This record gives sequence, C-alpha cells and structure tokens, in this order.
Amino acid sequence: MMMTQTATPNLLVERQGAVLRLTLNRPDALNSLDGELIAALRSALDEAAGQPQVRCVVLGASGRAFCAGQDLKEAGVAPEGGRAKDLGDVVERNYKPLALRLRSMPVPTMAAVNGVAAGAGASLALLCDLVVARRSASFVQAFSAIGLVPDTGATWTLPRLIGRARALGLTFLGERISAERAEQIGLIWACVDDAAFDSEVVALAARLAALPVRALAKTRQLLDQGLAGSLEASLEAEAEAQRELGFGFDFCEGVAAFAEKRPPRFADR
Ligand code: T3D
Repeated sequence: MMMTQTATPNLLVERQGAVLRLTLNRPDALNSLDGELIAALRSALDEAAGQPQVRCVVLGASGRAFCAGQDLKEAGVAPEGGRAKDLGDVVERNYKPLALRLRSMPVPTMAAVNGVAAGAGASLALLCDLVVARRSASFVQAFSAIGLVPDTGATWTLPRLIGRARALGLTFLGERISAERAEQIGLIWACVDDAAFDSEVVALAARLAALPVRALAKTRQLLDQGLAGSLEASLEAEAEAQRELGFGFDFCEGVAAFAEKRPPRFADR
C-alpha cells in the first residue's frame, strides 16, 4: 500500500508497506535545510517512531543533490549587514533535536544519497544506520569554508566512522569526495551504480524492514555506547539487551523459523 502525506511541500512523506520514505524536496536550493524543513523532518520522524507499521525509514531527496546543509540564504541565519547571529541558538533549537531524534529511532534508518551531501546534509546522512549513495554522489564537509565547525553530530560520527586522521583531513580541507571514496574509507555502507540505485534502495529498505527491528535498534544503541565505554560496561549492556529481547516475540519466531527451515516473520518494534 502506498500512502502519501505532505506536511509541507518541502518534505514528501510516503509509506510503502513497512517502509517510510522521507524525501527532501527543495531541489532548486539543493534541498538545503531551513527551519520549516527541519521541523517537518522532526515531526515526520516523531510520527514514524510511534507507528508500529513502520519498520524502516529511508531519507532521500529530489533533484540533483541530496542536501547542501543549512540554507545559507534563510532569513535570520545568514549574517545581514555585518550583524552577527546566534548560530548556537539555531543549532540548539533545530539541529540538535533532529540529530538525537534520528539517531534514536526505534527502527533502522537509511540515507539514500542521490547527489552531493554537504555540511549538515552530510551530517544527517551519516547519522543514519546505513548510507547508500549513487556512484555520482559526493560528500563535503563544507563547514570550514564558511568559518564554522562541523555540526549535527559530525564531530561525533566522523572520527567513529573513519578515524581521527581522516576526520581532520576532511573537515579541515573541506574537499569534496566521491561516493566511491566514501565507501572505500568506511564513511558509508555502499556506493551503487546510478542505474541500479533506486531499485537497490527499495530492496535494501525492504530487507531491513523484514529483520527484527527491535534487535537492530538495540544493536545501534549498544554499538554507540560501546565506543565510549569499557568492555565491562558493554558486556553488561549486552546481557541486559539479550534479557529483554529473549522475552520478545522475535526471538521465539527466529528460533522457530530456523527449526522449521522457513523465513522468519518478525513483528516486534
Ligand atoms: O545555522 C547555521 O548556519 C549553523 C548550522 C550550520 C550547518 C551547516 O550545514 S553549515 C554548511 C552550509 N552549507 C554549505 O556551506 C554548502 C554550500 N554549498 C556548496 O558548497 C555547494 O553549493 C555544493 C558543494 C553543495 C554544490 O556545489 P555545486 O557546484 O553543485 O552547486 P552550486 O552552483 O554551488 O549551487 C547551486 C545553487 O544552490 C546555487 O544557487 P544559484 O546561484 O543557482 O541561485 C547556490 O547558491 C545554491 N545553494 C547551494 N548550497 C546552498 C545553496 N543555497 C542556500 N544554502 C545552501 N547551503
């Protein structure tokens, strides 16, 4: 079943079966993010988090770009007449809650990067669990070019994904790297030929949605916490998660499906 809602014309919200697709839709501004689009994204994610029928969220975009980051032409953000703006306020109000919402979704998330992902646009993609990009897409840490630091979680995700040396190189130099290079250095999960991109995204999203999504969301949480903590803390957190999941439907179903040599039908959220 296909269901289309548009909270704002700038964000298309479409559900196909268990997959919710959010499409940034400001192609003329390279899908750059303004306050309205960020608010729409947050509320679409909040809604998806509360809908048991949604088992995977795909973040994609229209046109030739994925997202050029903050809309630098948005009133109240761009400096006007030499007057300084409180960008910390924009980050606190808009980007921080969006990043936390995305990273704590109860279902797997995937960024389908169709073109250039710059600044906070790249940061958003990198907060998703899997990042799949067209071979012709690219990534740029655009912040240093305008005298800012990486935000929307990029100072947290980048060193975790690619290590400090590469994180410093990319953020200092602001070089645009190809999707192929991004895949090689472990910044993203996969780079896919342009012609196969749309069908790969659909197939991968359906695959994720059919997995035990509650266990996947826990796995993400454990991996994120594990990078910051001790082995002992990870072992304890794993035991706690297994305790919870072991009482769930999906574990029973997974073991039964294994014994009966059939595909599992997972349902927990
Ligand atoms: O609130 C705060 O500011 C704090 C939060 C910060 C978070 C951030 O994301 S900071 C980083 C903001 N983003 C950037 O600095 C990226 C700026 N854009 C670019 O570097 C390049 O446009 C791209 C690498 C993304 C793409 O390059 P290219 O050559 O493919 O396209 P282009 O010709 O540069 O841009 C095409 C049009 O999109 C152009 O408009 P025009 O001249 O045709 O009318 C350009 O101005 C517009 N555009 C591109 N990026 C933005 C944008 N308009 C508004 N905001 C943008 N970020």
